[in-house]
Amino acid sequence: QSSNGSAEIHIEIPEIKFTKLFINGEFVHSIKGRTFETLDPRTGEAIARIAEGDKDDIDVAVKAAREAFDHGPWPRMPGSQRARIMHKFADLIEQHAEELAALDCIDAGKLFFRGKAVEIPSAVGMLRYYAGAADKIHGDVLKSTRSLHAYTLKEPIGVVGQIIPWNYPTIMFFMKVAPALAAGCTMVVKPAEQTPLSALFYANLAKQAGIPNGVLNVVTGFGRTTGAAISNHMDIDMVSFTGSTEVGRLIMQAAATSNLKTVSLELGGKSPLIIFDDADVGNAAELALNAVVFNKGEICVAGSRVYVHEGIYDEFVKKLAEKAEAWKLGDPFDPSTCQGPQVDKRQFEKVLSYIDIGMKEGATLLTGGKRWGSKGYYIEPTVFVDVKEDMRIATDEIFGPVMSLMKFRTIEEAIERANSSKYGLAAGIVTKDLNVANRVLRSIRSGIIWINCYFEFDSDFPYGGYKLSGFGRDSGLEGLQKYLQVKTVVTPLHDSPW
Ligand code: TXE
Repeated sequence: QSSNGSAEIHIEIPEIKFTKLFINGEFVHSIKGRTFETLDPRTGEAIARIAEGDKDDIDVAVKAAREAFDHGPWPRMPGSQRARIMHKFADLIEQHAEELAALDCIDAGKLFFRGKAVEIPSAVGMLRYYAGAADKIHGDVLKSTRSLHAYTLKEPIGVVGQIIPWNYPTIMFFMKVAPALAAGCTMVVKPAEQTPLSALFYANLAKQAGIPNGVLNVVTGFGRTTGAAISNHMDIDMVSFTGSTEVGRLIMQAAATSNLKTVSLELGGKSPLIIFDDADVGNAAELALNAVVFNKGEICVAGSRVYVHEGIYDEFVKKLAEKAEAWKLGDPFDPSTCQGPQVDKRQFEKVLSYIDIGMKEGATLLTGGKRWGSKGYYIEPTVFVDVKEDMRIATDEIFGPVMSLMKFRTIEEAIERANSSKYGLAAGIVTKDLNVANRVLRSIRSGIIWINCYFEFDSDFPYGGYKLSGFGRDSGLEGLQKYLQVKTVVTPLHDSPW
């Protein structure tokens, strides 16, 4: 038994096998030989030193990707053959699921058992989903008003830059890499500096699966150097980014001033969850808590603004407080833990500073509000009540386990307040009344709406935002289209002089 009474857990902390850049099928040192530390958020201690790429390394990786695109087999082979290799890649991930979940656990503070049971299998599912699409990419025959035969060809867009955040190191990697592979693109992936470990492991598995050299390159490093080198590059055809709205703007600017590469941006959120008075209060409180503390609140679709109908508000607050108090924080390797540490010191301090802002703004703290334990970056599930729409805790993306709870009276008011955010990524509605749900879902400007559920995802569901949450969609067949160019071909139907 440990000091807090729970059983001791013995999970092998994996040996860190891959720490170098993966370029043209080889693990290599960065050109300048620099490295950086990746840290364990459970303790703040270093796990390993990782090669730090910069512009020069991106140049080498882009050259390899360009060569693989212009002359290599990957874009030219039948889609069914790419699919076979992608399935093999998926098989290899399945064989290493435990080790991969442990890597994301020590690097990002993510729950190990959830990683093994849900996140790694979701990534595998995404690879298999897009493998299934790889041999079904085709254009259309067009209807011409003249005597012309016209059709479209769908071609891979080219060399793609993939810039990935740290909150879902595995799922984000495959949300971007899997459709690009299926389309026949080649790519340079930059994982977040906080969480490089699993991406390098995936690079090794990709090689074992038979993905040709130069198709999938992984360059670890920092955003301002390595990331910016991708968005400014003259020979990258498209950049797909998930991260903050601030950096999303920088990426668009860089694309505009370099080669006008295509841009896809999946950015921040401040998603509303609206609970009507016909809801089961206990279940709704459970759903609302989960919507904001899931993955420690480090999820762009977190339901961080919760609007509860005044008819059930008081009872809801009571139930929510009970559930938040019972929420278990602890080591993410422990199967009974619901919430691990925030990813790093910077995010930990950002969340705590917002809690401080909320109190100074005059919101009332219902639960939580402080650090949990004395080691690592844990924060108690925090619920603010008496929140006003214009408080920063209700407008800004906190990206931590912090809920702003508000009361509403009419459906019109709920819709207006839900839409008052500058973001538009997700929304939730809890009601038994289909007419109410239909009216609200059609009025809300956001990319995904959950009715009587939250955080339900699948490989087939497109995922992305309205407003400052960005544009373009990841996942689903929409997520494949952005990696394809459309070429229109026209030929006369009648005999031509040629
Ligand atoms: O994000 P960044 P940060 C939000 C969330 C979080 C805040 C800050 O609110 O608290 O952003 O997190 C790379 N050119 N989200 O600072 O900087 C960076 O190396 C090119 C929401 O970690 O946007 C990393 O790989 N790339 C979000 C990636 O961008 C650059 C997930 C994301 O980091 C770059 C993460 C630059 N100039 C944070 N600067 C979501 N939508 O899920 C950084 N990067």
